[in-house]
Amino acid sequence: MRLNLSALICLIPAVLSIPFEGFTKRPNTCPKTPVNATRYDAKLPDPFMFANGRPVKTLSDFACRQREVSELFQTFELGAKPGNPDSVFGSISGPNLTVTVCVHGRTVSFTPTIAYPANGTAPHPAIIALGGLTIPAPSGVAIIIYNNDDIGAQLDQSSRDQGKFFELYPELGANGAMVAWAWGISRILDVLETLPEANINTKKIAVTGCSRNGKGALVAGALDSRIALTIPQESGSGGTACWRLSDYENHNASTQTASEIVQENVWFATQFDDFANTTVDMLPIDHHMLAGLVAPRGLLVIDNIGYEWLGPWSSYGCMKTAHRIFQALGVSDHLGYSMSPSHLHCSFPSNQGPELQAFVDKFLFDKISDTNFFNPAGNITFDDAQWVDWSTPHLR
Ligand code: MCU
Repeated sequence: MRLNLSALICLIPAVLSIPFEGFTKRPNTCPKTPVNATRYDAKLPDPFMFANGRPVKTLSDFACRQREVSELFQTFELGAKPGNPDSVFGSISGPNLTVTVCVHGRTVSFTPTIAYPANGTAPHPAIIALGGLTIPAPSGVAIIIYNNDDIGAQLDQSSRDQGKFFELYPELGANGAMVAWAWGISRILDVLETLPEANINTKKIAVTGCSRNGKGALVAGALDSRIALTIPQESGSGGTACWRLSDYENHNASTQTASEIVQENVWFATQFDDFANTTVDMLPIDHHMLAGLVAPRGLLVIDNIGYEWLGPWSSYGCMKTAHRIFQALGVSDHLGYSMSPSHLHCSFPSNQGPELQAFVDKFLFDKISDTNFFNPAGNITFDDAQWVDWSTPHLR
């Protein structure tokens, strides 16, 4: 009889409490976040001010602030992303990468698939695609298809706490599906890091997805600093759009708002309802700061002007504001924004190909490439003074 080691290790009794990723890694030298971090702010909140009011002046302050912002997103919007599980095992068989995770004596397994590139040298860079690849597969890059719905269901309201993440963490049933997906991606990385036979270069991993899965790609990139490149595509409100801006855009158009999104699906934690149903102006965060969690790593935002529902103006303004965070770190070309004229949702126009390639070259192949672009479509403009009342420091 073959000893099933993973099943055996999974029988080890529970550790006392679940360590939360962003929460445990914050150095003691960082300022403490006030118990109630909410504050009224009709403009986009200041990424360079701690929740306790202290300014962010240095790079090490900013590292602390990123930890705080990660916690704030998990506290107010997403739900908690658990840290290292008791154990993670992996194996590869043909295209199937089996990921087995044990927590508190419970076990789940899931099986992303890997399509290796026809050319290039192993270990290969890879793109993890939530729910399928909706951008062209770049040459020399492995494509890992991740069935995120299996980890956190997203059919409608009935999907609350459904999926493998919730089998493992029943106590986190209030979490949104997106943080569950992000957790699953971190576990894929755990496995790839210890499985040389998978032939994937874990220092060169990108994550992408379109629409609802684009929201998830952004969350995944924001919550795991091992991801080198994040490519949200047409992610709309709840993704690269800002809540405050989507509310504003909705005044004269039909744009998805926080109050609508929490009715539609379970992407967010239940505690987000309180803000969505009253005012998002009390949130100490908005999505320019979610994008700011990706900095200084690569972030390519792919947008489509064609769907008012997705809040194209909101997404542009939100990312233009996020761009200040990258500027503060001296890496303004690590956030690229590419909006195309109207086209079918989640189809990739060929004219965005060179921008995608430039990001892939820089962040997956360490090649020199020009990623310094910020390209809205149509005649979209964003009045910074109306939305931003803070200045951008030069951090060092
Ligand atoms: C852009 O993402 C969503 C959007 O938030 C939803 O309101 C709509 O129903 O579906 C979009 C989507 O995921 O399309 C595939």
